[in-house]
Amino acid sequence: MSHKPVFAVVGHPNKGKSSVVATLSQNDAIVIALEPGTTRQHQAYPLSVDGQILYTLVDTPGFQRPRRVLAWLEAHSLSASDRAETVAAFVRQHSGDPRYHDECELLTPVLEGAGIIYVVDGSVPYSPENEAEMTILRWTGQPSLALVNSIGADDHGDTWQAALSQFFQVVKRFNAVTASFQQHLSLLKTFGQLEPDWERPLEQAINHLSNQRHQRRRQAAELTAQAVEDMLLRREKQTLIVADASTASRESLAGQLRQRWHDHQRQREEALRLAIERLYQHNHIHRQGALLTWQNDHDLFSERSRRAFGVSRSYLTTAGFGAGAAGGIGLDALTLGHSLGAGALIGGLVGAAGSYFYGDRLSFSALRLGPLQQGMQTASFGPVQDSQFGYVVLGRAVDHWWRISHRNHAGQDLLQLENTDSHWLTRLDRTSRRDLQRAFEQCRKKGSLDRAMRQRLSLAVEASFQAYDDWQLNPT
Ligand SMILES: Nc1nc2c(ncn2[C@@H]2O[C@H](COP(=O)(O)OP(=O)(O)OP(=O)(O)O)[C@@H](O)[C@H]2O)c(=O)[nH]1
Ligand SMILES: [Mg+2]
Repeated sequence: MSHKPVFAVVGHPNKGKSSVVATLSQNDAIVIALEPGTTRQHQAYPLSVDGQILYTLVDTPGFQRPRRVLAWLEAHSLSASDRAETVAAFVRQHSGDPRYHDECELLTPVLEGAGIIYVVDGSVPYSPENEAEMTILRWTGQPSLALVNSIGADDHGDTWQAALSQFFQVVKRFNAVTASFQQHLSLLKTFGQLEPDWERPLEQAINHLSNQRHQRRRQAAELTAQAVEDMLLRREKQTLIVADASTASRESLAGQLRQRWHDHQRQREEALRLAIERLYQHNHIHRQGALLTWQNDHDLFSERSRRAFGVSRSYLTTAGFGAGAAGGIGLDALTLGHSLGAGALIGGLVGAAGSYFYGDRLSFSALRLGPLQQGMQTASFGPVQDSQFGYVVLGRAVDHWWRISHRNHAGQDLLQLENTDSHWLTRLDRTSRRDLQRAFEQCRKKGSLDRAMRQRLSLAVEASFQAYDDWQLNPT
C-alpha cells in the first residue's frame, strides 16, 4: 500500500472547499461556483511533479444533515473506543440513502485514511451548526486541521479560531484565492507535523514544489526571451512590380505590410502568454475576457503601453550605455527619409508629421523600400527600429508572467493589465540592464541574435522576473 498523503477537504456547502482543492492541487479544471451544492461526488485530484504523485486532494460535497448523522452515531456507539467503527457503520448502512448521499460521499475518503482539511468561511459569523460536523469528523480519529478561508470582506476569523481550536489541533488562515506559494508550503509542513507517517513525503513534496517553481521561472524566461527575439526581428516582406505600382497602390501595400506585421506581433504575444499559462498549469484562464481587457487601449502598440512599459531616454543614458544608445526617432527619420527619397510611400501612414506617437513611430521607422531591380521592388516592414518596443514587449511579458506565476488555481477573476507608474527596471542589476539593451540593439542593427547574446537575454529576462517580483512586493 502506498503511503502518499491524501487529504479530504470537507465542510459546509459553498465555503470554498473546491477552491482550496484547486489551489493545493494546482488544478484549475475543478468546478467552483456561486451556488451551494456544486460538488456532488467525492473526487481525487493528485498533484504530481515529473510524473510522481506527491499528495492527493479529495474534493467532497458539503454536510447536509450533520445533526441527524451525529444523533445516529451517538445512538449506535457503545464507547469512545468504537467511534471510528461507528462512523464506518453509518456509511455502510446509508450508502444508498439519498438523504445522506453527501455525508456518505464526504466520509468515505476519510474512512479510507485521508487526513481532514476542514474549511470554513471566516467572513461570516461563527455558527454552532458547525459543531455537529466537527464532532463527526473528530469521531473518525483521522489527523485534521481547520482552514479559515474568507470569501467575503468581513472578518470573524477570531471567533472561528477560538471555536475551531476546540476541535482541531491546528487552525490556520488560508485564503484559497490569495494564499501565497509560501503559505501553501507551510500548510504542507503543518500536516507533516500532525501525522508522523506523512512527515517525510510532505518534506519531499515541499522540495519538489520549490524546485518546480524555480524550473518554471527559468523555462518562462526562455520562452519570453524567444518571443522577444522573434518580435524584435520580425520582418514582413513583399515584392511589387513597379510598372504597375502607382503611389496609391504602394501606399496600400505599405499599409498591408504594417497590418500583417502588427497582427503577427499580437499573435506572437498571445502565443507567449498561452505558453506561460500552460507552464503554470493554468489551462482555463478566461481568455475571452482577458483578450478584451488586454486589447484596444492596452494594445501592444498603444501609447498607453508605451507609457506603462517603455523606458525614458534618461534611463537608457544612465543604464550605462552612453547617450548613443538612446538614439531614437531623430536618426531613424533621417536615414529613412534618405532611403525613401520623396517619402510618398509613408505619407499616409505617419499622419501629421511632427507628432509621432509611439505606434506611429514604430511604423515610421520600420518600413523600408529596397532598390529597384528589373522592374521589381521589395518593400519590407521590420525589424522595428525603435528601442522602446523591446522594453514594451518585455515589460508586458514580465507583468503577465508575474500575474500568472502568483495566480492560484482557484482564481476566477479576469487577468488585468494595469499601468505601472514606477519602473521595475531600476531594480535590475547593471549587467542584466546592459545585456537587455545590447540584445535589443543587436536585433535592431544586425537583424539577428547570436548564440551568446541569446543566452544572456534569457538570463536577463529571468533577472527581470526577479526584479519585477521585488518591485511588486515592495514598490516605492
Ligand atoms: N473571494 C474569494 N472567494 C472565494 C474564496 N473561496 C471560495 N470563494 C468563492 O466562493 C464560492 C464557493 O466556492 P467553492 O470552492 O465552489 O465552494 P464549495 O465549498 O466547494 O461549494 P460546494 O461544492 O457547492 O459545497 C465561489 O463563488 C468561489 O469563487 C476565496 O478565498 N476568496
Ligand atoms: Mg465544491
